[in-house]
Amino acid sequence: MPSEKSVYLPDKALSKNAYVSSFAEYKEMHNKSIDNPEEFWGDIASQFYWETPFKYDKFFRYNFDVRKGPIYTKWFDGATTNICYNVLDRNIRNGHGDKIAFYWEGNHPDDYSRLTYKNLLVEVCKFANVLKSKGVKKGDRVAVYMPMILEAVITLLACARIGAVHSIVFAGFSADSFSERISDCEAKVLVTADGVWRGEKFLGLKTICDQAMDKCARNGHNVECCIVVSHLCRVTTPNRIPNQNKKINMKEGRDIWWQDIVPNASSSCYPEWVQAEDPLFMLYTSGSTGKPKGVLHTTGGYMVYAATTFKYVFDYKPNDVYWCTADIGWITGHTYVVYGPLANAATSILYEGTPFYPDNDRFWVIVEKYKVNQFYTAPTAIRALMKFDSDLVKRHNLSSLKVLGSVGEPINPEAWMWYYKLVGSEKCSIVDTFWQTETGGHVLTPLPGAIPMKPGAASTPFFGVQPVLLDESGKEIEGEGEGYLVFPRPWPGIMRTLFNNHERYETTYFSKFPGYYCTGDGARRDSDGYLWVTGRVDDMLNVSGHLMSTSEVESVLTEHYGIAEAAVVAKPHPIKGECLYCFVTTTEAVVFDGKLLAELKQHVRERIGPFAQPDVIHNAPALPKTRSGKIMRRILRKVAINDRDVGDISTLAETNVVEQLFANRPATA
Ligand code: 6R9
Repeated sequence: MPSEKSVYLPDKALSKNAYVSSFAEYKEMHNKSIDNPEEFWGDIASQFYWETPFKYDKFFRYNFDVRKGPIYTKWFDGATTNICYNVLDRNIRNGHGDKIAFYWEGNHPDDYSRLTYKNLLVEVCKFANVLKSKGVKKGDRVAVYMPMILEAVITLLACARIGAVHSIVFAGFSADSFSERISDCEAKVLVTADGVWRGEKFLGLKTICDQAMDKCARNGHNVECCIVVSHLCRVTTPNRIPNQNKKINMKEGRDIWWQDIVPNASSSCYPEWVQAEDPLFMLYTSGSTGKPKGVLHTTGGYMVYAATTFKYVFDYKPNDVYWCTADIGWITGHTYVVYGPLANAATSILYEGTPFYPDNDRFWVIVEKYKVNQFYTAPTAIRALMKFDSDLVKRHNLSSLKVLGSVGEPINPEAWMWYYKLVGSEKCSIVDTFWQTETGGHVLTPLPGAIPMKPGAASTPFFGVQPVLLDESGKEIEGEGEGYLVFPRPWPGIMRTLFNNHERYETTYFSKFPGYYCTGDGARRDSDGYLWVTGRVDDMLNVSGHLMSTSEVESVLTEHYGIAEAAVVAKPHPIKGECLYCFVTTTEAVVFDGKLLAELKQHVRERIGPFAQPDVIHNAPALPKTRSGKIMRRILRKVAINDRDVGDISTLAETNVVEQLFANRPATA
């Protein structure tokens, strides 16, 4: 049991009713999951429907050691199933057909609707038949660029029903980023909506899709069909002025309205039985170099892992109402808005808007309105909401809450305490869930009711997960210490490969420390054995939970004719967690002025997306380089925070560069 002072014990009533009630019980289950994975996961997997049952002699095989041959992970190999059947038909057969699967809450509080499990199945079958009629077959990729609307969930499940692979791109990425991803996954069909309001901001999704498809066509890839949900006509706009003046271009022969084709489709669609190791979806995540990586997840293991983590980490009980605020375009939306909750026949909220519209208490309005029991959001949202008067929280009845989740980046203890005290009234368990697009589901997290909490610690491994800390030489750190967070064996939900690039998969995740999956994050183990994730150890930035690489932003900046060289570092930011601090060296012919600054910001927004806009652009006539020409980012990180304690700079080719950089810090930095 933890010995530190700042430990918060789970609420007694919560513990009593929880699936796992004590640390000892957790420990026992965790041991079993590691020592006897066949029995542990076999019992859970048997609750699902398998058209061809799994066999215990081929239950689980893997190789994580590049020296022994290709890397692979296989769970339930040889079994066949269908995840859509499992999350819909199976639940309906078990008597949950009239249960609400989703309450949809629109951007505007006047807009809301709901969908039962039965109705969701009807809609999914209709859309699955439409996809089939457009030539989509098992294994084909379907690109998705959608807001948080019910059709997004319907699209994913329809793909899964016919064995097609969905590839969602967050509808905040620019047309350029989107087209790169559509081409990379060779998508046949694209599903989108005409547009969406987020707060008072309008996003013209179809227009962005048009630009992206044009760009794909210029590069030789033609999207055959684009299906567009007519969404704007059914929502209330912020100013109540009808949306009709928003003109949508529909290209003859390629583009069709969802509403023109789906209602007439047949509502029965037999599921395609797929292999447990057949792909379910791919999702792009930033790589520290070059192109984004198409992380590929398969069917059987992902299904079992999404369902199990959801059940235990949120302690979800029948009739609870659960809400995850993540966008469907991120892995959190895939696993904990769609597959995990549905696999448990849960009732969830799907929210279209922002935390700040129409007022800064919208989250709490929604929690009160639907009597939410489990609430799952990101530290960046918590920090943004903490700024406002605490009365915005206090004036709402939030007593339904039992579990509060956090995901996306380390949560700072101040934000944790605010969440715990003000939102959770010191009764809720906080689950700080550490995981990645690659891990498919939670890997480190406390369990509510079972694990005493420490503010800021992701704490303990989930079932089947065996975390190891390594030092730089690859030696395992026993007991207290800090090092690289790695895993020597797979759990069911881990990714299987990078789409069309198994070699990159092996070098990115398995080459630094042979025998281990390398997360790219650092972690510390304290004297109680609790794990604290300390952040990325590679050249990645985490801006409001959006992961991006410094080199990705650098190469976009240097595309501008006025920029000779760029170096980007992360700077701590009170709300976003981290923000982009960019050092640029201009070409001789160009002056560094307000116009250039605006152009650079706009260029990054266009090439990557608005969330990647730099906070600071620093005019750097020269960058600190070693004699071999390597930029010393360590020094740039110090300049970014105006810390003159830069350490040893003797390896620099020109030491006066550092002084010049401090003297040149922009007033806005
Ligand atoms: C789920 C998700 C993954 C990266 C990961 C790490 C950071 C996520 C965290 C956390 C500390 C947590 N991260 N959750 N760091 N504590 N609870 O966010 O996936 O978008 O792939 O990002 O996010 O750095 O490596 P993804």
